[in-house]
Amino acid sequence: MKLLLTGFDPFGQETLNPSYEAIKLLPDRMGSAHIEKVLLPVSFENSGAVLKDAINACQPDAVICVGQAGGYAGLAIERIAINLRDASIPDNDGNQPQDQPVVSCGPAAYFSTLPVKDIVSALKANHIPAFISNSAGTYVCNNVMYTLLHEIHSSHLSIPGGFIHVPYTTAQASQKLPVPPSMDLEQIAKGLKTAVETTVASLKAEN
Ligand code: PCA
Repeated sequence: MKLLLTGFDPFGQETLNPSYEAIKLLPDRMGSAHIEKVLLPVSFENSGAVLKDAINACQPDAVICVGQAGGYAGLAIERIAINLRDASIPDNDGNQPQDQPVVSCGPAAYFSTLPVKDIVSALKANHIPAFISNSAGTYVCNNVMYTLLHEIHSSHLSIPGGFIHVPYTTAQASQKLPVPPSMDLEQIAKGLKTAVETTVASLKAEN
């Protein structure tokens, strides 16, 4: 079994992105599952193509994309991706699309096909703050989640896919005023490991 995990480059004022830093801490193998880790650019133009190339190269059994949501106090298991690009800050290419679709003529939204409720329950059981989020925003993370689910749908891949937003690390938060909510990087990584294990368990239960 193969799982594709993606994280992002730093963006905005940040010098690190907890999504990719946390993914790097995960083992390459968890039980019978091999974990493939890929870095995505914070780019409306290129993130989707890098993701699709990774899916083609890896042929995964599930895909979990991860990004930073500064100000969150726990892991946000995203439920919905919408067909909208509406950026409040420029991406790393300097692009700031407004009121544009991710895919012209695509459906308005896609639901995550990860076991979102099971993931939240497993995180809570491990004492890791987590919640279901009903909006992944309108920036590059939503763009990637929509692209992922549109690709799975249009290429008839029968694999689960979805998105998890993670908070600032304590190191990031320590540099800001007022001090925002944050989590230890190790705790974020532990949460992502739990999300992977829950997804693998649900795949095994299906087969
Ligand atoms: N977070 C941004 C894009 C990259 C990231 O890590 C977002 O929430 O859209």
